[in-house]
Amino acid sequence: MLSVKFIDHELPNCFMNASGPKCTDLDQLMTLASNKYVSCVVSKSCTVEHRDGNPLPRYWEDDALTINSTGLANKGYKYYGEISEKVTSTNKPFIVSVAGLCQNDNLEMLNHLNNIPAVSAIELNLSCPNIAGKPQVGYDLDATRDLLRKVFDIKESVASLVEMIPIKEITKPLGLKLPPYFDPNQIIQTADLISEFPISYVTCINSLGNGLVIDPNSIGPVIKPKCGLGGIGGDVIKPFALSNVYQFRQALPDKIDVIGCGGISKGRDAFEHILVGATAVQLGSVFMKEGPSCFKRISEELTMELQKMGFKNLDECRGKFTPII
Ligand code: RRO
Repeated sequence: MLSVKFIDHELPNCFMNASGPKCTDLDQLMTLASNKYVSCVVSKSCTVEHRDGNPLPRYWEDDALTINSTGLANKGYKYYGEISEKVTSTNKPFIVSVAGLCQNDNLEMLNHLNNIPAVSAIELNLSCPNIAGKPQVGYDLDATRDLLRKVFDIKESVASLVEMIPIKEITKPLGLKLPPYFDPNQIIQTADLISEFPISYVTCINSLGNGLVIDPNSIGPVIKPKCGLGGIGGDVIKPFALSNVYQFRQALPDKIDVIGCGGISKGRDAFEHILVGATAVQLGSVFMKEGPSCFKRISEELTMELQKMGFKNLDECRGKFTPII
């Protein structure tokens, strides 16, 4: 009932983890890979070098939201290539998320991971909000264009950059993790640009960047980095996630999948993402809060929701959102 086709795979259900929570090391990734209700495993966004990330406290939650400023804590891209065979030993696709600190870092990582057989796809994160002094690439159309041109002309771009490694065109499915957009025109322009390239999918949305939560018991913020500014996730961001999924689905060609991410904590939320056109969905904040059991619970809730609404499977309900009341 919940099966989907995604990145050339037939997946038994539509749930994967969002890059971010509990997907940084092999143990965490194997916990996901061995979970029957996770159909595809996504890594924490990686950088060229290992990073410890931002100072603590850098995560906080309440019932409505999460705020994080993890600061790209990760093990460095080579690690994710090295463990890819283990992660895929349970026969699920493994998507490595990359978030270079500059364009050349992204090219180096893509070039390397593209050559590793057990890496199923690469998700290029254009939307990390938490590195002081580094703007989100996805909000800069020119920078996004320049990066995508170089990615798809990688032989030329990398030749001068990295010696002695085999270089070939990007052959793996490439996804883009996008920031939330708040003006329909930004979405049209971004979608038009993305349509010019052989992108397999976009994930909408990353956290809402640079929110501020003040500690109810003090006069300061709940997290330390960037004076308390951090990425907001959780239930409160669902309306923005649904809106972005809907608008990108309308604006992109059918061959580019839209993956829904943002504010999914129960089956009904996943159902709504599919209704506005998501091919599959990612769970972030709810996985952070509840742990691996959320995948089973939300899968079962989604199955019940589909039955209640009279749909036999996800294909029947996908895109059936109707804007006229
Ligand atoms: O590591 C982070 O601080 C982080 C990243 Br890379 C991201 O893409 N989104 C987010 O909320 N946090």
